[in-house]
Amino acid sequence: MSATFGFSLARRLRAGETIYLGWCGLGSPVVAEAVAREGFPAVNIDQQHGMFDMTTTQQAIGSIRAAGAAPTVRVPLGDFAVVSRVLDFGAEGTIAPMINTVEDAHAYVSAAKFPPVGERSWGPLRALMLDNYSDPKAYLKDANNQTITMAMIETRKALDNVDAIAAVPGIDMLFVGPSDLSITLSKGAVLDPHSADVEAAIDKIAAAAKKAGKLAGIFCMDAARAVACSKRGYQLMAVMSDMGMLRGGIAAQMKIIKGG
Ligand code: 3PY
Ligand code: MG
Repeated sequence: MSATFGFSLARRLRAGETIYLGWCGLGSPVVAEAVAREGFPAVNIDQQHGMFDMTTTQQAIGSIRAAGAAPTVRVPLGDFAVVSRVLDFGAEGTIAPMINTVEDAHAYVSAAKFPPVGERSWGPLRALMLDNYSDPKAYLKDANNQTITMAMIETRKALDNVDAIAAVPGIDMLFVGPSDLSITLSKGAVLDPHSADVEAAIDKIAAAAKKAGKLAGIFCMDAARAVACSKRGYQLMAVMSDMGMLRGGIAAQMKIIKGG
């Protein structure tokens, strides 16, 4: 028997819903759960720059699910073996950094999707439980459609190849990394996720996704930026980070304590 309520992210995105994605790097499953319980419908666990290892990742996937949200995982650079593992742990989507070429996109899809789309190896032990599947064959039938592969476009090379990357079967979403884009587009001179060059790239990436019939997502520095991007062709917006929100909350209290 298959109970599709286990998966929610793909279903909601394909129904046209705008999704705001909490973003966690602190390495704490409890913090990730808190982000979900405060209302984010999906929460990302960052293994690229964040402090999660495989143990805390698999714990956080469970605690985000327990709070009724969809877990996603950004994998370390080029580490596509982690893509299959976190899907086995019950992640509903993966984000792969720096997908710069069609070859990168194929390597990513190969780990993320079962045949005939890719070559994901069988073994979704925890996912079967979290997604409420008593029949593994039903999971095999659903998994390719129910898990989202997000390819980060965040280099000049990726921008040059963006139409071809978007066209790769099994890439479900183009996901903008505005900080890296600002660095690459300024040849290392500027870190400014809102620079004019990045703004132009953001529109180019949304157009490429639309042309290929794929979804578009973006990392946003705050909620106001996220809401603005939802009006520019983007459907999944990552909002700030657990570290940013924690430090911002502390700073606000310290300001009062200091009489500021
Ligand atoms: C970037 O802006 O480069 C990112 O990877 C966001 O996390
Ligand atoms: Mg980046």
